[in-house]
Amino acid sequence: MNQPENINSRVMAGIVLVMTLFFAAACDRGAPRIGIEGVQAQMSPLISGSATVSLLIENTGNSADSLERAFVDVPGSLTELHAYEDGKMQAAKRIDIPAGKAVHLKLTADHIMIYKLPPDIKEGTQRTLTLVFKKTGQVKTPLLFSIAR
Ligand SMILES: [Cu+2]
Repeated sequence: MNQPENINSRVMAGIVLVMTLFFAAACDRGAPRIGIEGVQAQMSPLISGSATVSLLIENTGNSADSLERAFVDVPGSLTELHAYEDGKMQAAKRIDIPAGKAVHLKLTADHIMIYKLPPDIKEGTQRTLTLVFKKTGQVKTPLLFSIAR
């Protein structure tokens, strides 16, 4: 049912990745090179107005970076970085993205969580996720909402 939006979102994520690599290539050696893939926001069927964001953050550069903050263009929403330890999640100050590594953010690992989403955000809604990295700065990517099943 959401096939066209999914494809559209993948194409846009691809464009973001290419643009990120292009700008990173212009930087000095010793810089992180951040790419984003597979961004998805899964709304909780249990806790209304909350969603878990999963995505792959790849650092093909030769310097570490860290995700410091994230936000979405939904007024009133609250976005947090979460760490996952011993089956529990808790707020995290940052998520490290080591050089030459890909970090998969998901519910059972470090992840991004959005709270206080208004009722007009439903399955199929698309917004923009902004990731703020310590060295790379802001990276924007399309964010498609779905319902976790
Ligand atoms: Cu969480």
